[in-house]
Amino acid sequence: MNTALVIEDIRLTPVLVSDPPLLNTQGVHQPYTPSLIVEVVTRGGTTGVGETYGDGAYLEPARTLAEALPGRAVTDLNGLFALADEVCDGSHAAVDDRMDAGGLRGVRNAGKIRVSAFEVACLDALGKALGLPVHALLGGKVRSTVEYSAYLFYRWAHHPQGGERDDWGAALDPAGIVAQARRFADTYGLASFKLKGGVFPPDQEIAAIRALAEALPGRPLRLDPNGAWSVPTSLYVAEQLKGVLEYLEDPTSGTQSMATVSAATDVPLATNMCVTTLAEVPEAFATDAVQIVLSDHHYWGGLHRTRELAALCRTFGVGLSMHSNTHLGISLAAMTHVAATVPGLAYACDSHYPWQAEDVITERHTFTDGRLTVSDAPGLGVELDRDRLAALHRRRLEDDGTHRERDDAAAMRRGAPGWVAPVIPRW
Ligand code: GKR
Ligand code: MG
Repeated sequence: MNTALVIEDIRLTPVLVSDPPLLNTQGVHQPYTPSLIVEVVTRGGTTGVGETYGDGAYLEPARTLAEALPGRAVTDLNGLFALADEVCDGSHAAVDDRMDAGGLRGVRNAGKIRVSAFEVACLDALGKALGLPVHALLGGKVRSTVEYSAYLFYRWAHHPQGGERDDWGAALDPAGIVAQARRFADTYGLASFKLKGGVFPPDQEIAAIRALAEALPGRPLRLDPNGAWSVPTSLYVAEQLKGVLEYLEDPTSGTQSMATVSAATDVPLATNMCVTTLAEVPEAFATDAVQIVLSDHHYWGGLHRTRELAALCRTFGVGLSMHSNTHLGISLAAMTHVAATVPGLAYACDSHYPWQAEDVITERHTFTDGRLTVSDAPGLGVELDRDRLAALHRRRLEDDGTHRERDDAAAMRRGAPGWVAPVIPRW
């Protein structure tokens, strides 16, 4: 074994990242979202970085894994999964059907979420040690830029209590959503638009999509209520927006309901909710429940696993796009590297990044014409800004506990006392 590639130390830094008051069907984003920054330090003195969710469910097992990793090589990614199974009681392979009330972040894959950040950090360290970009370690890029979509949210102007302020203003109707879309287009050149739905009754969201289609003709449009609608409501929306939507994302919950909708509409259906593990693939593909799967390296278990999912999708003629949740520049770099290596990526990838005013890397990513250029620098091509990292860590240490677990329903109650997360289907 090349001893320079052996893991000497792991550093875990939980942080709180400021987040605007973005609404979804479960509530609203908290003023601060928990994230975890993982650093893998090799005996050769190279440090690789990864990023994942920082709630307690992910943090505690990540600590167990971090203690077990020193002495292993950053090249041993298959061993990393076996080790995670061994030391973290195998729960990373488990599927349970709970709705992720903490922000719809794929809680069904808690174990994979923690492993993915270590995998990305190992690849970053290996790339830096070899002088190769991460995409080269994944087989090489097949494109030199990756297109992202604008992620539109209904939102409040400010958090009701605390939080950082921004100048986006409220967006609670079609005009507000169109103004948001124009700003994304003008500032970043983003040309595909996804509206987070499930917030208002379907007719209001249909009106917002129609307003977008009128204001930005010919642009790909998507609507994602996170499974908030019944089958009949999903079919009603699909009928109303036929020919307007590029795809409808998770209109309803569960593979069987998605399959029922799919069989009765020509509007393509996408998911990041009913296909989040390999175990869910056979039924979803056999029943043609979804035509597009939104991958997410955080909960598919890293960049190699994302490529495995992509190969499966290609085999079965299912499209691939990319899901996102609140994330920083480390994850955006990882998303861009893996997206650069996937053949036939026909859809712009989702990213929350433009909503994140803060970062822990020295140079923020910049979108040009809605695209990020794939870095050819060693590793992920990002460097940690240690002062920023320390500041966001301090924020977490000083937090009174309110923000250490993401809970969009609790955050909603701070603005709307008595509010309870809706029973799904909501409409
Ligand atoms: O950030 O509120 C949000 C989204 O609703 C997120 O939690 C979802 O996981 O973006 C996601 C999606 O596409 O379903
Ligand atoms: Mg979605």
